[in-house]
Amino acid sequence: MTELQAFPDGFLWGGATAANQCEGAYDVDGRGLANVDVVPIGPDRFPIIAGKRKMFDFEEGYFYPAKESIDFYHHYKEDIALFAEMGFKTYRMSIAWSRIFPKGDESQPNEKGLAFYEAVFKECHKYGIEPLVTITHFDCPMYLIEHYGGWRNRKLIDFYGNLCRAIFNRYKGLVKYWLTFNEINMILHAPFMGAGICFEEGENEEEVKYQAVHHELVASALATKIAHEVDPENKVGCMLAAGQYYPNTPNPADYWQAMQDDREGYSLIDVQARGYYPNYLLKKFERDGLDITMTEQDLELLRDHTVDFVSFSYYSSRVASADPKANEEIQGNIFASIKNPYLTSSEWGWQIDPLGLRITLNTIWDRYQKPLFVVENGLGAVDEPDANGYVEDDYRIDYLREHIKTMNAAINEDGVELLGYTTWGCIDLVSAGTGEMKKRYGFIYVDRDNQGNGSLKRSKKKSFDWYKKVIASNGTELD
Ligand code: P53
Repeated sequence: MTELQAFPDGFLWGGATAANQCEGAYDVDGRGLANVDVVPIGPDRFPIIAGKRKMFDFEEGYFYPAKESIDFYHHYKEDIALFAEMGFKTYRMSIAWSRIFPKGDESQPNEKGLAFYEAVFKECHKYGIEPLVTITHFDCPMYLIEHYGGWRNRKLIDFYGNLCRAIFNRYKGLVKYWLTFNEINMILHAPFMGAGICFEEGENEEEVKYQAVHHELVASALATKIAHEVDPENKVGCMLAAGQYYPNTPNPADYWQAMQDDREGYSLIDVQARGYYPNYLLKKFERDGLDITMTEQDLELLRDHTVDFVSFSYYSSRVASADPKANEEIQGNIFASIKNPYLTSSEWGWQIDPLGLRITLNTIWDRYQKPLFVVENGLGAVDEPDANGYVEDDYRIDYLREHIKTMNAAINEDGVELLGYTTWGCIDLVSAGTGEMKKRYGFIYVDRDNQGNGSLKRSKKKSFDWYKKVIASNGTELD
């Protein structure tokens, strides 16, 4: 085996979670209800389609996993101590908007919500762990959805601005790495989860989605502006659900389709990273007759406040085809894709492609020439713990090892500038896509099942000591 070169000094190794997938305590200390609370486990998880029932509150007959989740809210000291034991340099987490502004449109923040995150950040710093904070990870206060229509409404920009002011001021000196919107392109695939959008019968859904996108992009630029004003040390990033599209065949029509599919995601971070809408998206608005309202001030804000770095999640690559027959074979729920015969799949049908991470890193680096950050990567799998909660998760170690190797090559052979790597769900948590607890990503096992039974006890998996060694060797010892 070739000797691996080390990762750059100060490389930010760590793990990632999101508020609603781990905190629980959904109604504690004044927290308001959010969209992410009322999505149940099972087939009705994304009640987004016009004419179909919408879920604005809890209903009989459903199980809502985010209500308790793994109760990070009451276990954070124990959990952060475990992250520290693995040697984490950074911990990516998100703020629940409705803890800070329970309804979303108040003028004063909820002190108890602010105090909770302050305690979490201080706990991180106790161990030299740098927090990396997602301002919104799919969450939107339910009140803003019911009374304003979620991100379809321009007013959300101001409410989000208030949230940013409150947290940037309060956490000055405690947090310097921020992400404005998790997987901003997810709004196009799961608009309720992504942006609190419910469609009305007969409306142009595409137009509503892109109007909401515009509001989020302006809000993201506003956040960047405020972050830099409050503390010039702040670094703000955008965040893409990435994963390169490959053409299904060498037919140029398939390559063109793959390029179009990639551009759908890039079009949004193009705006955040470059400061203006790419022509191909403006042409799409024209062609499809999408009337998106944008003011001169919006465009100025976008131009003047681009992000400092570009982050993304990477789980899998995807395959695109222009042939309607090939597209009949499409699989997967949110990001549907044709199956790639050269790759194996996870138990959830996500295809495993470590080289795809190197391809994705290079593509994004070539496109923006801004520092990158891999803020999610990992394998969702069913774990079988022994009586002590120990899991022999060699499959997870294999997945991560192969991805770390290609990341190393992207840095040391291709010259990509990469700030860090946070594996998804470093502690087992609720799945965003399905609401299951059974789909686990962690180095730390949590005793809780799909129905919410279990002691919530934390225990180390085999991958815990493995990742500890990876970090201690700065990525040179992967076996
Ligand atoms: P899960 C697909 C579906 C939903 C969210 O996903 C996704 C993706 C993948 O791009 O995005 C991220 O839990 C997301 C996390 C999520 C993770 O992927 O369905 O930012 O919140 O948990 C993994 O296995």
